[in-house]
Amino acid sequence: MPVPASFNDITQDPSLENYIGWVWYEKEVLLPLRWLQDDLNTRVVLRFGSAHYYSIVWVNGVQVMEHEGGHLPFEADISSVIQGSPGIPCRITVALNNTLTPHTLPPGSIQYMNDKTRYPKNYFVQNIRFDFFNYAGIHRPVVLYTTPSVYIDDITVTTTSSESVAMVQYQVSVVGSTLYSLSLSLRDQEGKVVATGDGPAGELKVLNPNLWWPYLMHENPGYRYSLEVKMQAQANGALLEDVYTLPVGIRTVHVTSTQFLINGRPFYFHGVNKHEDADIRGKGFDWPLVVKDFNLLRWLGANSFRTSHYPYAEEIMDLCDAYGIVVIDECPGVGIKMSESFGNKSLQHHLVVMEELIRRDKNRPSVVMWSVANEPASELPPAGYYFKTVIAHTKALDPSRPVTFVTDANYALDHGAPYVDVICVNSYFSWYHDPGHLEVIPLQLTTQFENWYKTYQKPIIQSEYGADSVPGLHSDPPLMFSEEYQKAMLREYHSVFDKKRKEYVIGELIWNFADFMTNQGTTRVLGNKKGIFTRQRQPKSAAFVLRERYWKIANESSCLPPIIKSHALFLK
Ligand code: BDP
Repeated sequence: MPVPASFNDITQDPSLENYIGWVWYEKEVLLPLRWLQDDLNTRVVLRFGSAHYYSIVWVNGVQVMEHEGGHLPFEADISSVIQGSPGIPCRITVALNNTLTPHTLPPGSIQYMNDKTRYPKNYFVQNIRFDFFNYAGIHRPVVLYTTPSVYIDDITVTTTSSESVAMVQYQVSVVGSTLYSLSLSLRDQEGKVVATGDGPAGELKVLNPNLWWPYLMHENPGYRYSLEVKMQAQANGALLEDVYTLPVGIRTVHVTSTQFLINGRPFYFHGVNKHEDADIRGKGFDWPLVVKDFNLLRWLGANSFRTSHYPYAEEIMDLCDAYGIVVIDECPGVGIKMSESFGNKSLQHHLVVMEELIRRDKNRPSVVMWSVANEPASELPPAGYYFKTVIAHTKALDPSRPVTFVTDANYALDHGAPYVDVICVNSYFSWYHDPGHLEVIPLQLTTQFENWYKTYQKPIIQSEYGADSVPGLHSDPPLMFSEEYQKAMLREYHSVFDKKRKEYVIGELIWNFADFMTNQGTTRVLGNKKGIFTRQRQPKSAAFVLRERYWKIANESSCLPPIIKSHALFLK
């Protein structure tokens, strides 16, 4: 089985496609001899970018870690297991279980079909309440790396700025000794040192900073400085040095009752929702696919996306930082529908997942907001305490970013909405509601916005809207599932967005960037077809409508850099 990849679509074996339960991976690797000698000063770490969902890992038959949940990295120090055995290959064994229960994230349930007249013995199905295929496997790269035994374990950076001066606050945690020294230097993109510091916490002052700007908001978006953190320590008679270089984007984020401000300027999210999903590889990380997607985002004039409905690969997030693509970073809290999933056990796990996500992504300038869930049953009374707690925990871990969750509940019944900073609402007027009736969109969408705003006086993002279209299916007048219907639906929504974005609507994210695989069902034709691109990343007609709109919105901004203007000309 290749790594990284989902195992489901790789073989011709239909039982693996929908397999639920334990799978085993094993690989022998030859390590550098140096790592295997008894060396108290070298720490060897085994790291998984992610694996779905519950993993137990052994090295040379010794259990070194277990981890619950996909989409996020986990690692273990394996030095003591491998050292002292030069010449022997290192055997890495992984047992992976993709079963979802009411207490996992996302939740699910196993249903045994006990009617012996209808199902074979021990027949069961995995029920899920989310709309994407439950791909499993080792989805992201697995690496072995070393550090000295005293090492930089974590760095936290936050930034504040005015036009002429910025402050970069840092905190560094070192593990392995209390006797160490730390020196820091911040370099600009020309390599010039612009500030220096020392010690585990402090502040660096940057005069005339180059701010991190989103794509299409500045001619040089995604500007990042390099923060080099150097640790030195004496241990076991040797001088140990660990150096880590962290890209740092200087930017601020603020939310008012009607606006989302990046570096003090109003930011309008014109973007997409995505999935990690493609033919054959499923949710497996794939560089060509990722780079193609970024080229499509830039072509489209999208300045943002939501990581619906789980954290994406770190490599994707790196590109967001570099290209200035703004991210609403969502945890795997999708399909939280059963009342059992609002209990203490689920809540505790949700808090841990938020810790892991924030630890991974806290220093990313592209991440401007955390989303703790998608379309939970937030009308259930226990959702109030549940989301109050998850959001408070998220804010305590990261006071620098707003927090939201994405709702499709009725504004008057939603128990979680009082705790969010931005209202993110999904709606499918003329699709799931009043199917085929495009003419209801203006009234229903206007009412939706007005109800939410009247209740909360918080800015609103239309975090999903969309219609399926089967590429190549045409119909005039537009009928559902045709490319024309998808386009017509967009236009109806856009006319309302254009009125309301003058007031308090701060963004629109189409559902979805590309077609994606789902469970089989009577409403799914080889998956969900709400993509504006096909699963193979070819544009449907709707992509051109959105492209024209996004570039137009970008060009309306008063402080347009010439480079964007010239791109707009090219569009004509
Ligand atoms: C929304 C969900 C999304 C689905 C979409 C749809 O948030 O995951 O894929 O509906 O049905 O409710 O297309």
